[in-house]
Parts: sequence; structure tokens; C-alpha cells
Amino acid sequence: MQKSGFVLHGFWRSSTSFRARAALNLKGVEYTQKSYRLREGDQRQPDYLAINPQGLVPSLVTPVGLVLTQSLAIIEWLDETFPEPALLPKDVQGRARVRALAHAVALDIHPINNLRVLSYLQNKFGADDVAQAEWFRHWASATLGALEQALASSAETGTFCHGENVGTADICLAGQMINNKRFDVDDSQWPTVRRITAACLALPAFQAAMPAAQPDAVT
Ligand SMILES: N[C@@H](CCC(=O)N[C@@H](CS)C(=O)NCC(=O)O)C(=O)O
Repeated sequence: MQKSGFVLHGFWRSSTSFRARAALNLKGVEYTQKSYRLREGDQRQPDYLAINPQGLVPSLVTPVGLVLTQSLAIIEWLDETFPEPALLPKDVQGRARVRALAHAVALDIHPINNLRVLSYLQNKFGADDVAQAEWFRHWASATLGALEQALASSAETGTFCHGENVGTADICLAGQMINNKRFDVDDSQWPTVRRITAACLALPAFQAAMPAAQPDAVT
């Protein structure tokens, strides 16, 4: 499979799009981006729903027109198609650990803090910006506190979530930590999480994936 001609449908500020960008960059895959303004509802327009009926970003379209959705599935597809550098450990226990760390962010934090959930809280229950931010901080902190404990207490934790190789858990963690800044989440209580995030963000692949570095960024 060639490493160019991919199209990433996403949004500069979306943490799930960040995950896809970081994985593509780590794999050295070239891609162009098509941007959807999430607050304006571009992701629910018919053209995009034809690509991804869920109306969520990201989606990745390969050079032969294969449509991939769900950031974790996109990352695994990239890892299986372009094995180096590996984003999951070689051993089965290591893979289970990295997936568990990644899932804690991707399945336990992100879905309940997503834009459509915050919008529903506002429209259905009258939650204003302050209340929505409080909701976000509460659910992000609940899981990140547990992740801090898991990472700080494990001998498997290294420069990154799992040893010295950056991988899927780091991608999810860094994306979440970037997003946290928009909601003033206090991360001083999670030194290991902070240290790992800083190590990730020092990598060129992550720097190039940063929201502010994207062509559609509005800052
Ligand atoms: N589980 C999906 C979640 C995708 C998702 O929720 N993306 C957000 C942006 S980070 C989105 O498209 N939100 C649009 C909305 O809430 O309407 C994934 O990992 O790809």
C-alpha cells in the first residue's frame, strides 16, 4: 500500500482527529485534510453522512477509496498496514495493557464529553457554558486520576505509557490532555500523565498533529 494519497476528514480542534493525524504522522503517511466545522454542523450534512453515517470525525479515505471510520479502528488499520513503527507492543499482555489505557480515554472520557453530549446538556437541560465545563472537568478528572495511579505504579511505564516506544495509549492520552486545556482542567495532580504528555508533544509527529498547526485552525 502506498503511503500517499490519503484524505483525512476531520477538524483541527477535534481530539479524535488529532489521534488520526498523530498516527498518520508517526507512520510517515502523507494525507490531505478536509475540514468540517463541528459547531456549525458540517459533519451532519448529506455529503459527509454519505462517508460516515454517524456524522462524527474523523474518517480516513485511502488511495483506493476505502473508507475507514472510528479513530481507534483507523489507528489499528494503519498499524496493521504499515507495521513500523509499531503502535502496540509485540507481547499479548503488553497489547492488552496499552489497549486498556487507550480505551480509558477513548471509551470512558471522550464519548461523554463530546460536543454532541455537551450540546444535548445545553438544549435539553439548560446547562450553560459553566455547567458544561464543570461536567467536562468532572468526567475527565475521574478517569485521568485513575490513569495517573495506573501509570505511576507500573514498572511497564517508561518515557511513554508503555516503555520507551510511543503508541496508541500515548496518542489518546495526549489528545485528551490538549483538549483539557480548553476546559481549564487542573492537571497538576497528575505528574506522570503530564510527563508522558510532554514527551509525546516533543515528538515531531505530535507537533505536526497539534490543533494550531492544522490548515483549518482558527486561533
Ligand atoms: N468514537 C469516535 C468518536 C468520534 C467523535 O465523537 N468525534 C467528535 C469530534 S472529537 C465529533 O465528530 N463530534 C461531532 C458532534 O459531536 O456532533 C472516534 O473515536 O472516532
